[in-house]
Amino acid sequence: MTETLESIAQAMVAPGKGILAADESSGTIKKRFDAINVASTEENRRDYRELLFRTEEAMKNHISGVILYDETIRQKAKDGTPLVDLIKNAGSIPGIKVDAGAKPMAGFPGETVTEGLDGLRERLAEYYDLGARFAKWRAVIDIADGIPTNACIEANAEALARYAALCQEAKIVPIVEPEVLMDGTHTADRCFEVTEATLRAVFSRLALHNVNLEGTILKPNMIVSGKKCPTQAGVEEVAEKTIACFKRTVPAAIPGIVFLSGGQSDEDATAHLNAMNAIGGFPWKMSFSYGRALQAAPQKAWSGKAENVPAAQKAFLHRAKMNGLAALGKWESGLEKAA
Ligand code: 5MM
Repeated sequence: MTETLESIAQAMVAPGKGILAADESSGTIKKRFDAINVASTEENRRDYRELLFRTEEAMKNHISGVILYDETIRQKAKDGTPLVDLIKNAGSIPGIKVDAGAKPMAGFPGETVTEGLDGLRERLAEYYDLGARFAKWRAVIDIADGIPTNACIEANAEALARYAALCQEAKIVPIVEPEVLMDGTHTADRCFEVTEATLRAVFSRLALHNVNLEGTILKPNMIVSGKKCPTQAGVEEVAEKTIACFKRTVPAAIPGIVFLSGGQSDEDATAHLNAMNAIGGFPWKMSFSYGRALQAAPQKAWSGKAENVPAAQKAFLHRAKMNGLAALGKWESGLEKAA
């Protein structure tokens, strides 16, 4: 079959499958490894990611694609096999993070704009040759007193659209990730308001830049209460508000929405996704592109020790399976206890 942007995007949201976000940059993976007392060396990062990509049952049945970091897309497994080949051999699609991070936005204290457009055309061509068929760019929108400003939302939306257009020129599907952070004391309704404004701006800029929506995947936050908000929205409320917000803002031509977990507990991330799919009635696939909610358990089980690899793989398979079921609306909390 000829590979098109549309066919890749559809494969990324195949039923019961979702994306493993393993694109932690050097600073973030160090933080994760610090938490399990593992030194963040190139070898340890390789060994850890190799164990994930070699978890055959998880990769084959539940993981449609993996977002990699620049170092990982070039790395080889212990036996010399490129890590990209481990992913492809499992029937999953390699992807790549191409943004250069959220940087302080000049003139707007407390806000950031994501950088990385310079030289992006050339980097995309190289990543395509290395096997990447989709990419990811994350914009960060923070909620606090007086922020986000329109300037921050618009600057990030413009960068996302320019990135997406460059990806499609390179035959790479863009994952467009505008993340409204869940840090802070704000309510779920405030999260709704900011997410709605952000998504409106993003889709308006995507249209302005002639981005093909059928060949684009959206990776957003769910509508949740800020972590420090005294009243926390329950599972049904999160699901209903998220669906309502997206129905207002996300065109039906988008094949899939793959959520980030954003600091939710493993089980909350699964329960929320499941509740949305159980409600249904929307035009897009709804699945996952979790980093922490897929990896926290295997990282803890591994803790840098070779003898723990089977336990880590078991933990990864479990989370991948639970989220795969949630993508179908077939998860139940009882399945967690049985693990
Ligand atoms: C895996 O973490 C990704 C990379 O973050 P840094 O650039 O800060 O290293 C991150 O973009 C991730 O893909 C999304 O935030 C989703 O991950 P979570 O953990 O929120 O599900």
